[in-house]
Amino acid sequence: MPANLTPAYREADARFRSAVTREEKIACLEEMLRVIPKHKGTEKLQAELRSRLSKLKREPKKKGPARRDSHRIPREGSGQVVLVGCPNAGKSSLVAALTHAKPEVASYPLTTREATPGMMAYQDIAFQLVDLPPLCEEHVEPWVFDLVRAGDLVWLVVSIAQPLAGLDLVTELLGTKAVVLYPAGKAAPEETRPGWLHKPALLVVTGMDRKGAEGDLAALEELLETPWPIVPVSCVAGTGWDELGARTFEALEIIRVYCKEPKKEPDLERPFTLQRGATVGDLARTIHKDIADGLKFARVWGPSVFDGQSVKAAHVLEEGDVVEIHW
Ligand SMILES: Nc1nc2c(ncn2[C@@H]2O[C@H](COP(=O)(O)OP(=O)(O)OP(=O)(O)O)[C@@H](O)[C@H]2O)c(=O)[nH]1
Ligand SMILES: [Mg+2]
Repeated sequence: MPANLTPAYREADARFRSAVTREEKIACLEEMLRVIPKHKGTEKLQAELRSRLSKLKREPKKKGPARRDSHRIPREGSGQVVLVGCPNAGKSSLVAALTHAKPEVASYPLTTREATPGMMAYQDIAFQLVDLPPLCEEHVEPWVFDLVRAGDLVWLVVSIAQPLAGLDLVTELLGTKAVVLYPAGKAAPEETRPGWLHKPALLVVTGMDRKGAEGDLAALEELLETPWPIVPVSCVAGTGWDELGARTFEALEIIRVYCKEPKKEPDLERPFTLQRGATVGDLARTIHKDIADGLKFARVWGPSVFDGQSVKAAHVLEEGDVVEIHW
């Protein structure tokens, strides 16, 4: 049965989504419950509103002014990955499954209203995942787009239940804010319009535990107009994580290098992460300005050099290189 929500309800809902304090949110939810049409088609929604309201009322009051610092996420780890998708795509489920963060996951849409970062371990490094509120036609806070712009990589999250609708909506809405996604691993499109930003993206397809998912995925691959690099996963069965980690590492275009001191074993536990194409000089700058300023030469062990080869600052490093800096 259709919900037939009224303009008064939609206005209260919009106010709720932009509310910052607990008190504002409670007032909006009470208003939504007051004006929602009372019939069978809205029973589920009414129950959800009541459950949100009682949860908010149980939360302790925050002291001091409301803080909006969830809108700035300082970058941590080897790359910042922002999760973008329509409501219910599975963004929060991914962050909950892959990190220690605890974003709310629910079967109804528009669950997430804040940005939640969490660290995803990948071999000996970690990526920072940022769970975001959904992109949807009704309303998206401007700071959501700011966070998409700030990220190094986008996971364009769609559910196998509705992949094309989610994909189209997201690319369309990002386009209205001058953000264009392109398949990670391919060259970024030539800049066509000033001020437009191009971001590499992986298409992460959730719900691969669902009945018929394999067939739906094959159909999706055929229907895609853009050759997105697809990573199928299931947040329920916990599958696809290794590939998701490996593809993310590739898509971030980073390398790991390991440092050693003369006559000592290399530190193979804590690599430095650098952009592909980085040089010995870049590594030295990452470690310390004084080391970069005083750099004389480095000895490198790795696939493209002979063991302990002596190189200058301009030498380009490779994934897995071991470097001994002399300064
Ligand atoms: N079967 C199945 N269900 C999933 C999977 N991933 C997410 N879900 C379910 O999909 C629903 C929505 O998941 P969320 O993670 O809250 O989705 P979201 O994209 O964060 O939603 P919003 O916060 O509204 O944007 C929940 O009921 C999840 O349990 C999956 O891989 N398999
Ligand atoms: Mg969410």
